Amino acid sequence: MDRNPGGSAAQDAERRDFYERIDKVGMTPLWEVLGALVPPQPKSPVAPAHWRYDSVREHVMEAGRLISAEEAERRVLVLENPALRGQSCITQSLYAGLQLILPGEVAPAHRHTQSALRLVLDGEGAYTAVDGERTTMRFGDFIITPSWTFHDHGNDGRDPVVWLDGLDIPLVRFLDAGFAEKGSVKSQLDARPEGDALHRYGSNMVPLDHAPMPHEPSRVFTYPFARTRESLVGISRGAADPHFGFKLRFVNPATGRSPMPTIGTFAQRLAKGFATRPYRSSDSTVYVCLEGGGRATIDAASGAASTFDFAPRDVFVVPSWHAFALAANDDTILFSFSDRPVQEVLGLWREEKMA
Ligand code: GTQ
Repeated sequence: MDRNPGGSAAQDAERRDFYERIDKVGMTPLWEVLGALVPPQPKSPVAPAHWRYDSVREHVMEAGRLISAEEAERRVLVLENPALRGQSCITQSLYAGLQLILPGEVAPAHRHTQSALRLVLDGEGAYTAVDGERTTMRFGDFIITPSWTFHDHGNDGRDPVVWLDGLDIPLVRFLDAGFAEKGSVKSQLDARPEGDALHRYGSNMVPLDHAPMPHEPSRVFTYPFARTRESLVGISRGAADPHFGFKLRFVNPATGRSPMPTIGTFAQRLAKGFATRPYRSSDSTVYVCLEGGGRATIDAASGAASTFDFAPRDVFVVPSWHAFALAANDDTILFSFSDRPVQEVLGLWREEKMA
C-alpha cells in the first residue's frame, strides 16, 4: 500500500534506506504491516476444502500395503488444507488425518500433551484403549484421548478399519507445549471392563468423590453414535433452528464444558430438504458427514463461493468468518469440530446469524 501518496521519490528512497538499516538490527516499521496485523475482521489463510471419502479410500488402503501400523506407529494420511501445505494442518489450529488399522495390527501405546478425537468411518472390529480401558469402535462413534492419557489402538476383527483423527497439534506447536512418550507396553492391560467410564461418568451420575477442575477433560471417553443419533432424531420432533437445524454440542457431563479444553465437538441433523440460513463464526470448522448428504455453500468475504456436494464419510472445512449454508438432500447427520472452546475462554469467539 502506498503510505506516502503525496511524497517525493526522494522521501521514498530515504524511507527504504531507513528500513534497510533498522532491518540489520532486527527491527521493522509497524506502519507497513499494521492493517494485516490488526485486520477489521478475520482474513483466514485457510481454504474451504473437501475430501470425498470414495476418492481417498483407495490411497488409505494402499498405505496399508506399504507400511505396518507398528512400523509407522500411527498409519495415518494427513488431510492438509490446500492453502497450508507442508504444515500438517487442516485449519490453523487443528490437524486431521485418516488412520488405518488392519486386522491383527496394534498401534502401540503412547501419550502426548496433544488432545485427540477419533470419529469411526469405515469397518468394524477395532478398539481404542484409553488409560487402560478399551472401547470398541463402531461407525460414527466419537472417542477422545485427552492430553497425557496413554492410548493404543488395535483391530481384533476381520475388516480394515478407518477413522478420522482430529488433534490440536498446530495449537500445541504454536504454544511450544508438546511433550510425548512411549508406553512401557504395546497394549495396555484391561485395567477396567469395557463401558466402565460411560457407566460411572456418562449416565447422569458421577462417583461420590468426583470433583473435576473446570477445564478438566471428560472421563467419558466414548460418545457412541447410537446415543448421539437417538438424541438428534428425538429432538427432530420439535421445530428446526433456521441456522442449525437440530444441533447439539458434546459435553463433559460432569462440567457441562467441552469434552476436551482445546477442541469443541458438535452433532447436527438436517431433515431431507432442509436448508440452513447462512451463518459465520470465528472458529474454522471441520465437518464430517455421517449420514445422508447434501450441499455446503461457503462464501469468502471476497465474494468467491465454494460449493461442496458431500456424501457419508466426506470431510470438509469451513474457514473462520466465511458465511456458509447447508442444504440436505436426505435426512443428514454431520459431526463437526473446531477450536471454539479455546476462543471462548479467551473471550475471542464471535458468530453472526445471517438472514
Ligand atoms: O492415534 O495417537 O493422527 O499421536 C496423529 C498423532 C494419531 C494417535 C494421529 C497421534 C495419533
